[in-house]
Amino acid sequence: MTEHIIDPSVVEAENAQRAADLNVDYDTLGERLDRRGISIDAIKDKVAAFSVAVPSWGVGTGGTRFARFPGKGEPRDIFDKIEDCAVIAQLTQATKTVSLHIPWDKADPNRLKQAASRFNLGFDAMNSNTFADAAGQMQSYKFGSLSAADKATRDQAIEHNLECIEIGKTIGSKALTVWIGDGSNFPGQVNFANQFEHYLDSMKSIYAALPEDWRVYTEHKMYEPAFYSTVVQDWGTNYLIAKELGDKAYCLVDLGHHAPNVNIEMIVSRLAQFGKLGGFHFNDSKYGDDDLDAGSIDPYRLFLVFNELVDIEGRDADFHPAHMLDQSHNVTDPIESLMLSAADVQRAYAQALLVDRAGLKAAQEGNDALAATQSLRQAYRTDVEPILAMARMEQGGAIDLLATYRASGYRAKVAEIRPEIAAGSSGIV
Ligand code: LRH
Ligand code: MN
Ligand code: MN
Repeated sequence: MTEHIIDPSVVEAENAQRAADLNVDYDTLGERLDRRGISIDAIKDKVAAFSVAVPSWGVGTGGTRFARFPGKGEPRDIFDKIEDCAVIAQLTQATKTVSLHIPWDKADPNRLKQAASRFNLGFDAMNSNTFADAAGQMQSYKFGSLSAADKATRDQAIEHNLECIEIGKTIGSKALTVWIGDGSNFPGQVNFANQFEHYLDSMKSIYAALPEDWRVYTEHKMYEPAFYSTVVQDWGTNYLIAKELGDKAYCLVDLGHHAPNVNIEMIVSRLAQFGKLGGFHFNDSKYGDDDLDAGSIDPYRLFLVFNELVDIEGRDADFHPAHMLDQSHNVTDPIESLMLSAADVQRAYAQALLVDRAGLKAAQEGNDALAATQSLRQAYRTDVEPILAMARMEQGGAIDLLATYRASGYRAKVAEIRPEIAAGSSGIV
């Protein structure tokens, strides 16, 4: 039996206030979609089956490199984090898994598994961390980890990734995500080729330890914390890595890890066309790796990414990319941000499902640029909220996420038992 942290009677009472309006809105939208030859129930079923993983580190206040301003009732450890994730899952019905970051979430794997299974939560990809030094470690990652010039440092970083795989095996994860901060800060500081060769050799050792049914995702990022060069700086290098490693290696696209204005949807298409698109870290950004809430700055871009994903789904039934949020919340209650972000990712998916694919194809083949782009805009401009809300309600989630969460008083309740954390500087990049 799945345990619920928010009393289901609170969700029911909140939904009861909104169910009649929702039914009308759903039927009205259904009629409009019917005219376009689209079955609203078919879209709703796909939306209901969609899930995006919640990053364990997202439920705490992130902070910037200048400061961190924790909120009330911040999770004290991974077990509190799992409870916060369970709240998000209960209300959204769209986040069935949690993604752990080691060593931040290190704990007895059996306890982790037990804690998550109380709420019927699974574990998504394991994230290793060799971009910061853990307490007591022998070698420092100041000058790199998997690509470091020093062999003992590389070995330690490999060992850490192997440990992540071991923990993941116990808790039922099926993937390892590797993102490194390695690079350089000055021209001439490193030899690019030697550094990349070290990285590839290290990744090969990690790849060799992957269980048969696992995947490894490598995540590219243009810059930061290294500011002159980064080892895995873009999708091209990422593709080379996945190709070098083998069939279990895929590229992970974090939406914030590109230069402004880069055509990310096209990167998505390219990687998928050549069988190497593994998954996503969803977030939004205005300037750099801002880690703002998904869909909060450029929802059309998010839609265009999903437009590609739906196109690929149509070509390849075995295409199942991993979806995860990767955000940092500085001024909001992280649970609220994550709930709305999960819904926004779902929204982009629902809108992309509405694209008239046959019409789009005909317009493309007839070189009718305007008709082609109109078919995207028509889908994007459709308010799919009734579909999302209906999918949630039917599964026991909340029609109105924010109102229901606030009515539950969850944050105030946990604030009573979780001690207040003083504001301070942030250690997280
Ligand atoms: C790096 C990154 C990566 C890390 C996370 C904390 O910027 O996106 O995914 O694991 O942030
Ligand atoms: Mn990321
Ligand atoms: Mn990032």
